[in-house]
Amino acid sequence: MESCPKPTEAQLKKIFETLDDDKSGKICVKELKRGFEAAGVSVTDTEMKEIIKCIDKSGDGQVDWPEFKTFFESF
Ligand SMILES: [Ca+2]
Repeated sequence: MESCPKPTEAQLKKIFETLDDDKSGKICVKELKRGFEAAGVSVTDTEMKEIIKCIDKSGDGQVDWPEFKTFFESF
């Protein structure tokens, strides 16, 4: 069986930039929540923080590009 096709780095970067509304280079809880809602997924702030915690390696409560990329490449 073939493995699932992975998004390319360029595609990931585009998703990241779409989520990073204020172009700060980091995605905060609010921005990620908005991204989920735009995709029709409703999540609570608490759930969102849990998701960020899984992706956020530096522990600053935000997701930067390397963390985002690492997270998706680990699938
Ligand atoms: Ca941001």
